[in-house]
Amino acid sequence: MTKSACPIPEHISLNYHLFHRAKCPDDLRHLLIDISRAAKYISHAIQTTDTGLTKTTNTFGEEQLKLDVLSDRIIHQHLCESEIVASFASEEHGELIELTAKAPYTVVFDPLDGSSLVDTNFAIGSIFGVYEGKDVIGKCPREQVAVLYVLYGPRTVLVYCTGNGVHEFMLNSVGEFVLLREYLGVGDDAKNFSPGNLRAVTDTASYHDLMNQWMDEALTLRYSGCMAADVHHILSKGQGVFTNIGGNKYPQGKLRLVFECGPFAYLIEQAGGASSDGRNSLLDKKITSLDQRTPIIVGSKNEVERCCKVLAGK
Ligand code: FDP
Repeated sequence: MTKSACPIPEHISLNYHLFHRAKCPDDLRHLLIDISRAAKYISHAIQTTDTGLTKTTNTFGEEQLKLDVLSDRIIHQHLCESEIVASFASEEHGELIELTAKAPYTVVFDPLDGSSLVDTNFAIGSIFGVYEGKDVIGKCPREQVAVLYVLYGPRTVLVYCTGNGVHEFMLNSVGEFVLLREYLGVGDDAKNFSPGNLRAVTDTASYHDLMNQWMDEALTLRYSGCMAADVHHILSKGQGVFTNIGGNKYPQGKLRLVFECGPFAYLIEQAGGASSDGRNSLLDKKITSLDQRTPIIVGSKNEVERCCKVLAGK
């Protein structure tokens, strides 16, 4: 009997890519596939949920879960079924939740990033970071073994990295994530800027200065209010800078290290860009609590460096 090699498929599926290109360990591959399956249900829920999007009843007066709560439950269920997740933490829960004792991974996730945009039909996303072991406290985002996000826009796209390049997939009409682009790269100079928590310019003078510099230099504004979409813009165009800086209301900025900043810092640095909290790479920032917030500057290297200088008043 002759052994047949797998023919190269016409469309490269996520599973094929994880197995043949990323040479991902089997258990991690299974986990990422389970996460992608959860994302298909979320994508479907977003498209089929009626205008009760942010209410608790639909047009028939039936009890309906808010989409962020529903997304959280869908992911919880899929992680539970995978049996390779020791514990998980989600932006919806304040604590680490144990799943399968002695399983190899902990998953942290924001089930529906940009959920305040749901009723506007802007793009929203789900963000996942995977660590080995059963806890993330005391670790830093550089220790993630995989990061994946799904963006529910006009198309549903999935972007993942297991430490060897950042790769983008599209959900096709038969429900398969197929390869769109491999090895996304972020160039050193930014033409676009994406300024989060902009109200902080009223009490953080250096953020105001940075804003003025961007406007004086006629950079192009690209800000949607969903971090997943705004960082995807950078990865997709191969340049840009995204910031979320502290002010009086949120001294450390609005965004969380574990669920948002850590995963995106990992992807952007893997793609050749930079990340910073104003001083150091976010990948080296120690996680002290699940709720920890941090200023974030991510994107094209030269621009991140320049932003840090301006924000430090140099
Ligand atoms: P949202 O609250 O809608 O979930 O996660 C927080 C977040 O969205 C990010 O996706 C987004 O970048 C940020 O809030 C927007 O904050 P500002 O309105 O302060 O810019």
